[in-house]
Parts: sequence; C-alpha cells; structure tokens
Amino acid sequence: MSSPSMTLFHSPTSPFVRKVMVLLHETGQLDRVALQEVQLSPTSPSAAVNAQNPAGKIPALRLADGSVLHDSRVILDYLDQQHVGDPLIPLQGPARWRRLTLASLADAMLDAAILIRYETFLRPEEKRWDDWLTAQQEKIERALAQLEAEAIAELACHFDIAAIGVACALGYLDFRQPESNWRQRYPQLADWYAEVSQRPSLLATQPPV
Ligand SMILES: N[C@@H](CCC(=O)N[C@@H](CS)C(=O)NCC(=O)O)C(=O)O
Repeated sequence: MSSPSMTLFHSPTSPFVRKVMVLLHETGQLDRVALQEVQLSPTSPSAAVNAQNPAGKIPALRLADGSVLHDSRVILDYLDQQHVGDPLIPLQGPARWRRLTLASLADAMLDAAILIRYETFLRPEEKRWDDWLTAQQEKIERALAQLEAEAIAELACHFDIAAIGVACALGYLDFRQPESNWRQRYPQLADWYAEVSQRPSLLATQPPV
C-alpha cells in the first residue's frame, strides 16, 4: 500500500467532511488521503485551516503538489475523477444536472442545520433570534418534503452524489436534532435511509455519539 498523497482537513462531526469520506469509501480511495484533525467554529477558527482555505471551513483537501481544493462540492468532483469505477457524478446530460441539484438541496439542508447549530450553541442566548431560527428550520422542512414527494425513486436507484448528500444530511439531523422526528413526517425517506445507512461507507463515518 502506498503512502497517502493527499491530506484532508477533517473533523468527525462535520457532515460536509463526511460526504468526502463516504465518497472515498465508496470509490476505494481511502488509502490515498491522510486525515488532519482540526477543531473549529466561526468564532474559534483553526489557523491551520485558515492558511489553506481563507474561508476557514472544512473540508479542504491538500493535493500532492501542495495546492488546496475546497469546498466539499469541488473536492467530491475532483475525487470522483480520480478512480476507475463508475462515476458517482454523472459526466453529462440531464442526469448530471438533476443529481447535482439533489446534492445541492442536501447541502442547503446542511447549511441551514449548521446555521441553527451555531445559533443555538455558539451565540449567546440573549442574542438569539427565533424568527431566523424558524426560517432556517423551514428550509430543512421544505427540502425534506420535496425529497419525500419527488425523489425517493431517484435516490433509491443509485448510491451516487445525490444519495451521499441526502444521507449525510439526514445523518446530521439525527446527530444535531434528535428530537426532530423527521421519520414520522417522511416515511419513505425514512425507509430509504434505514437501508442505505447500513452501507459500510455510512457505518464507518457516523458522527461520534
Ligand atoms: N459549503 C461548504 C460548507 C462547509 C462548512 O460549513 N463547514 C463547517 C464545518 S461542518 C465549517 O468549517 N465551519 C467553520 C466556519 O464556518 O467558520 C462545503 O460544502 O464544504
């Protein structure tokens, strides 16, 4: 086994990092990437990450030549072009735009869920803004409703970029919003997730309890 040629700035609780890890598992590339653990938040940034990604966010992926890729969408696209199996991002045609749009919807759920996390965990209680929190939660709810109504068959047909994104988003809801009971409101999504969450790539990348 050769030594890793790339370095991923990593945290086990980041759902965006998890997407990258799931793709590495699914495409057999785990041994190509060394993990550099970092702890960060918007109010306690990581100097190591800032030096690689001015946005101060993870994931960031340093390549063998020293160049750095971010954000998760770019990293997934890059890594999907580095293996010989079937691509997890369709190369062209309507499938490409549809699967990327579903993946983007999953990212939007994550953006909202992370903003909620920062608002409730980082921001001092007297400065919290309930209407803003509700608006973020509504984004998640609308996305879940659309996935339930329109995308179950598409998610079930292929574990690709769209499925990775949605699975990581649902996993993050379970991790940070365990009281949300989304399974009751979206039973088809719940059935799909129950099945895919048994994949080795998702089992191996679960956030810590
Ligand atoms: N759009 C980015 C979002 C990444 C992101 O929000 N990462 C969080 C950790 S889950 C982060 O680094 N937060 C630190 C900050 O916002 O300063 C991506 O897809 O990679």
